[in-house]
Amino acid sequence: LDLEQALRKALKKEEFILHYQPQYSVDDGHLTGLEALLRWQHPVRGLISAAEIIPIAESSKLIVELGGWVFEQACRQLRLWLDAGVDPVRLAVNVSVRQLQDLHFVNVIERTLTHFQVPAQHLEIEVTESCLQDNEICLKNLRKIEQMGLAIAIDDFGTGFSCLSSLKKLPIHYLKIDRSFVIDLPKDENDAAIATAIIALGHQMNLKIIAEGIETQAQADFLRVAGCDHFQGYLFGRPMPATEALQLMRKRQ
Ligand code: G
Ligand code: G
Ligand code: MN
Ligand code: NA
Repeated sequence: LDLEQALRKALKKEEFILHYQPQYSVDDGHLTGLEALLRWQHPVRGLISAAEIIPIAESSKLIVELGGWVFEQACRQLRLWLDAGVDPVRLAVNVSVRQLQDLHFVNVIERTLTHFQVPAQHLEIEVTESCLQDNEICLKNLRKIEQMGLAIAIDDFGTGFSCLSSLKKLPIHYLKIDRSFVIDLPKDENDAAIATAIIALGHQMNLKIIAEGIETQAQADFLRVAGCDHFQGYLFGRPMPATEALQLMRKRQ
C-alpha cells in the first residue's frame, strides 16, 4: 500500500486537521502560546498522529504541499479566532527543512497572511536544528520570515546535529528544550545539566526558553527553578481541537 498516495488523497478529501497544545508563562501561569499539531482524521482508523504522517510526507515533495496546507489552516483558524473577538495568543507552526529550502516558501507565507488578513505577529515558525546546517537558502528564508514579523523557535533543541554556530547567524526568538531532556528530570544528573545549560545559553543570547513534554510537577519545579520561561506538556494541557483552544483564550481575558 502506498502511504504517500494515501496522504495525497487525504489532503484532497480534506481529512487533515490541526490540534492545538497550550504553552504557559512560568512566571504568572498565563496562557502565552499554542502549538499547531497535524492530525489525520482517518475514516477507519480514527485520529492519526503527525509522527506517522510527517516522516512519510518528508520523504517526498508532498511535505511542501502538506506544509503549505498547515500554514494556511493555521491562518484560517487565527482569522476565525480574531473574528470571534478574542485576542489570540502566538500560534506556533512546525515547518520542515524541505519547506524552508523551497524557493516559494516565503511567498506562500506572505500571500497567506495577506489573504486571511492575519498580522504576522500572531505567528511563530518552529524549525529543527538539522535544517540550520549552513544551508544558505534556509538562512535566507528564515531572515525574510523574521523581517516579516513572525517569531522563530528552534524545536527539539540539542537533539539534532548540534551546530551552535548557526545560533549566532540566525534570527531566533525561542529555544525549545526537547522532551528527551525533560523526561528524566529532576533525577538524571546529565539531563539536569543539559537543561540548565540550554537555559543559560539561551538567556545569554536573549532568547526565551520553552520546555516541552512536561508531564510531572517535579519536572516543572526543576525547570522553574532553572529559569525556564514557558511550559508545554501533558501536565498543563494536551493538544486539543480549535474550539477548546478558543475556550482557553476566552477564559484568559
Ligand atoms: O503531535 P505529534 O506527537 O503527533 O507530533 C509528532 C511530530 O510531528 C513532532 O515532532 C512534531 O513537531 C511534528 N509535527 C506535528 N505537526 C507538524 C506539522 O504540521 N508540520 C511538521 N513539519 N511537523 C509536524
Ligand atoms: O517535535 P515537537 O516538539 O514538535 O513534538 C511535539 C510532540 O510531542 C507532539 O506530538 C505532542 O503531541 C507531543 N507531546 C506534547 N506534550 C507531550 C508530553 O507531555 N508528553 C509526551 N509524551 N508527548 C508530548
Ligand atoms: Mn514542535
Ligand atoms: Na518538530
